[in-house]
Amino acid sequence: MLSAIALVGLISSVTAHGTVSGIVADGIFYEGYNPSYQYITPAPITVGWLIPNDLANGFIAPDAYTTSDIICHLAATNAQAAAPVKAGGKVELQWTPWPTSHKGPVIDYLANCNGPCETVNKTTLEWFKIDGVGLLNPTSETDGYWATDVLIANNNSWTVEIPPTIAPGNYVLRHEIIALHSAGTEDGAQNYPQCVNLAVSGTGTANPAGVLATTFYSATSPSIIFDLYGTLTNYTVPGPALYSAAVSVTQTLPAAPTASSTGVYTL
Ligand SMILES: *[C@@H]1O[C@H](CO)[C@@H](O)[C@H](O)[C@H]1NC(C)=O
Ligand SMILES: *[C@@H]1O[C@H](CO)[C@@H](O)[C@H](O)[C@H]1NC(C)=O
Ligand SMILES: *[C@@H]1O[C@H](CO)[C@@H](O)[C@H](O)[C@H]1NC(C)=O
Ligand SMILES: [Cu+2]
Repeated sequence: MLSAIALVGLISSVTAHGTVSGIVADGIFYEGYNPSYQYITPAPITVGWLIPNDLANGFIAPDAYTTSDIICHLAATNAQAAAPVKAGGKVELQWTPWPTSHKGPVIDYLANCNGPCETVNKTTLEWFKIDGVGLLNPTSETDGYWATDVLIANNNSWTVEIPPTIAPGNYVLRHEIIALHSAGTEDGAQNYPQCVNLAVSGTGTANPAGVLATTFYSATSPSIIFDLYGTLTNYTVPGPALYSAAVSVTQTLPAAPTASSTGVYTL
């Protein structure tokens, strides 16, 4: 343990959209990054990547899919702490209240930092998809029942399982919502990627092949230019294929964390 993760009062935001405000890894709570932290001295150290330019709580648009902003959000810089988690363990991402209008898929990726994630060059990270949920029921409610509706129903949280097969190491978890409420026209989809450093332990040996985030999405794919308000039938979650040993989690209202983090952890 190098230094304490500062506990700061949650600064509420009146803007729409959202960020991941908390992470629970193997039952332990870690503070997410809040763009307001840039005004605090010393700034809290978080496991969430730093996005001080995201004061508007905004998104990455399809015209930026080939830029480094799609990796971990606007001009993101490396988190300086990591949350320990066992391969096969669960990580819960707690969002600020997600707007019901912002329907769309929830997608998760991991990238091995092959060294400390605190200093890795983000443009070199190669990501494999470990989770992707989109349209669950096209007709059960107006504009369909989507992964984001499940997230909202579970207290604005999403839980992902770290595949038990992967080799131990330092990984970045890239968790993302793509909101489709304006996606009917070109460049209207809204990507909300959020990155978290994880120190994964275990006995797995797999090193799944990954791809650069700048190759994930095509701005013109039918999953990105998509009319949420038309007759819904099917929706293909965009991005690369799911890792063959990915484990799908049945989302439930998460249990309260067993403890809050008190230190900075790295492998
Ligand atoms: C990060 O990696 C990219 C791609 O390899 C490279 O162009 C860039 O110079 C690197 N940045 C730093 C700071 O090393
Ligand atoms: C809902 O999530 C918030 C954190 O985002 C947490 O403080 C609160 O205790 C949770 N409520 C329930 C009922 O789990
Ligand atoms: C829905 O399915 C059709 C037929 O397979 C396909 O052409 C189309 O791209 C799919 N739409 C989406 C948004 O995935
Ligand atoms: Cu919004």
